[in-house]
Amino acid sequence: MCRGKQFYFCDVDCASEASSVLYMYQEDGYVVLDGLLTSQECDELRQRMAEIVERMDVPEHCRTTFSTYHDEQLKTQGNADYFITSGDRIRFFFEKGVFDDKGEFIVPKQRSLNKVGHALHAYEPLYEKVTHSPKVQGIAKKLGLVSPVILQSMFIFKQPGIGGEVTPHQDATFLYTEPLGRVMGVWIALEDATINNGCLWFIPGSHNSGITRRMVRTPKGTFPLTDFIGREQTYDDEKFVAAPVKKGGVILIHGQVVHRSAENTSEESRHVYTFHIMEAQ
Ligand SMILES: O=C(O)CCC(=O)C(=O)O
Repeated sequence: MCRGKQFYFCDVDCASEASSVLYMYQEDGYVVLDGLLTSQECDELRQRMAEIVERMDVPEHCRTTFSTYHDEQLKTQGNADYFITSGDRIRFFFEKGVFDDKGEFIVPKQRSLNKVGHALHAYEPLYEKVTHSPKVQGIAKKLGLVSPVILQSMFIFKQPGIGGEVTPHQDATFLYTEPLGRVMGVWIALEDATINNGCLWFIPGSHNSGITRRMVRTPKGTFPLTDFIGREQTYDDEKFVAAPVKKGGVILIHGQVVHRSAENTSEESRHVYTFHIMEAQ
């Protein structure tokens, strides 16, 4: 099977192609499908997010930087609480260096955010519609999910010039299931995601070796609120394969596949809407 083969969302419905899509997902731990959303649908989601950002009002003690580098969002009690209780809310997480000492924005607020999460699918009708759409349900079924549930959702901005790196990780480190292998990320490009503006990179086949660490909650009343069992691993850069995707396309991400994205040093943003599905059965 050729890794360079281009799949379209509608291939999932076509008997001969569906098996190739499934094969790639099982073989590599991810698959790119073009054309899940139209350009107009992408623009509507982005427009709605622009309205949410325009109205955002984040208390100073909650101005939380999101970084996968040293888990910045978990460093102080205020930040950690804001992050850890965001599972059923719509909350705002910022890039580094966007506030001055007094917590005032030093960049336009529309350019300050790393991500918004983690329950857009529950509270924002346009996002809810996409997340629970017949297209997404069809994909989940084709991939063998029996009782799929949505765990969380995020809008990720990857801001031009300052969009931070996402270090190599496996989603099952944070979204852990027993048995493993029951989580899938659905990562929808609302703009072209390219090597220049910070597309995803994967180690094909890395989902087959389990997980190297698992995030756990520490005992009630202690700080920090989370810890890890196991160790963060270093990976050979050479093993990562870029996965550029056009506006409207989607990447299906196995919960155990190792992936990352680089800083966005370009002048283009790279907006995505992403959510995670779990097999509840
Ligand atoms: O969008 C990105 O750059 C990273 C997203 C990611 O790694 C994830 O959602 O697991």
